[in-house]
Amino acid sequence: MKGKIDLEKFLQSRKEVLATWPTGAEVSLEDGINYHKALPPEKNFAVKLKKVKEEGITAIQPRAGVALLNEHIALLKYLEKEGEADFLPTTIDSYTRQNRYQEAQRGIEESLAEGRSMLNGFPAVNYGVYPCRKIIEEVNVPVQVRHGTPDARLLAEITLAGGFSSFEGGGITYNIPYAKEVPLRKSIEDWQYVDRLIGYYAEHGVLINRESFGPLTGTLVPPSVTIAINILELLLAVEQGVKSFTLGLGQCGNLNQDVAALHGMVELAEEYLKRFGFQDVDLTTVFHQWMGGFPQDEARAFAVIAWGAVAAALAKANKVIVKTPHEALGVPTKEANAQGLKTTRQIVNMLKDQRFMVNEEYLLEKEMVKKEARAIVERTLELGEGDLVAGIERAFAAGVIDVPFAPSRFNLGKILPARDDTGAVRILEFGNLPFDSEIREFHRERLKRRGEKEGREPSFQMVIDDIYAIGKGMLVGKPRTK
Ligand code: 8ZB
Repeated sequence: MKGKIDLEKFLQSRKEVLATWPTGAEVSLEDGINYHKALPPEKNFAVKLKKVKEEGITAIQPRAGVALLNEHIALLKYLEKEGEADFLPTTIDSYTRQNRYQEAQRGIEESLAEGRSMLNGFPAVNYGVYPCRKIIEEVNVPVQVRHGTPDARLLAEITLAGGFSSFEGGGITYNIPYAKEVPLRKSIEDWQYVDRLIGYYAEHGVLINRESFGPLTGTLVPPSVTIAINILELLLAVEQGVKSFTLGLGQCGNLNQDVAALHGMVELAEEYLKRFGFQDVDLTTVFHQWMGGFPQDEARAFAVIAWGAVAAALAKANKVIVKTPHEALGVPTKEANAQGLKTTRQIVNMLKDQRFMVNEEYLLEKEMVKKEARAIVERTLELGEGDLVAGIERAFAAGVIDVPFAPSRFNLGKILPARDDTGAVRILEFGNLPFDSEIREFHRERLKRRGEKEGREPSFQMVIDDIYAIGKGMLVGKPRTK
């Protein structure tokens, strides 16, 4: 690894970034640092998350964001009071995610004219530092920026100076699932800037949490692919001085696999932190309730939400990101959002003192997922020859890392996942994943079992059936009856 971006170089590029929209002029590092230092510690994301980890509980967090400041604050207050959210989000709108601030501005104006949100999130860059601080001051829990932005440099500058204390994303996870044409090197370097900024805050006594976007494309992503990518983003972040990092994983739906994957992810990440000499990092986990297609029926949607809550609670994830009964429809109302939180709260409370029962299948699952993720990370490091960014770039180009169903043209897109007969996500087409024959045989064998049960060869039709299965009330996609 090459180490932290040189301070002078970083400060120089900051000038260019802050000049890209007028509100950039409001940002001062010194002022931002002082503002954070004056906030009560219970509003700091990294501090609270560390406490949550020590207590062994699973904290709950929604997604939420609307165009108008006062409505956004009212929404967050409602989710805090009525939904009992432990952590709050600010979901950023799609224009801001693509650095299209002019259009976001029009969205704000149209929202004012219509009296309702005409954006799918809160356009933080357009509002600037002081309205962000108003959000932080009006709520009593830490607030995180959640988005999907390949180039989030200005967004990070403004929201961090604005008092937000956690920032989701990464150069891989906020590019590959979100953009078609953004080169990986560009997004990774832009995210190194974000991590360096957070490293700067840390150097000056302010802890900002960084979270990777575990679910990626949200649909049938093999856990080992997610784990490898999370570990690479972790290494990129700590290299720039990030001290609080949250590894993310999306629910697949088979309990053994979900718990094993979360545990395997932590074990492997700790191994790599140690190997590269980063021992002062607070490592935590977030589990995402099912990120694929949801049933339209709200009662059924609650069941999917609850099953995700069970997996998060039994795996002892430090945090769970909550879905709503409106998932199949679009942006939820505040009431639906609070309902998802309450369902989740009930489950994590009921399971707080119960332990996941270690079993043979779980142990095998964990061993295999670590073997696979390690193979991907090791091959990526080899390809980089000491340059992690180059390694990641080459690994994606070669299909050593491959995310199913991703829009990015910098992702090979040759692998195909499918569920086995127990609903665990397996790999049907390996593309160029660097897996040995033992791993390949394991996946083949599991898919063969399903094929025998269903009286069909494992095929692309299974993949299609699986994509729609949960939305239709199942986990494993049933064969079509003629
Ligand atoms: C990649 C994340 C997708 C999830 C939710 C979607 C989906 C997106 C908002 C939101 C509440 C918003 N989502 N934008 N939820 N408010 N502004 O993120 O529904 O579940």
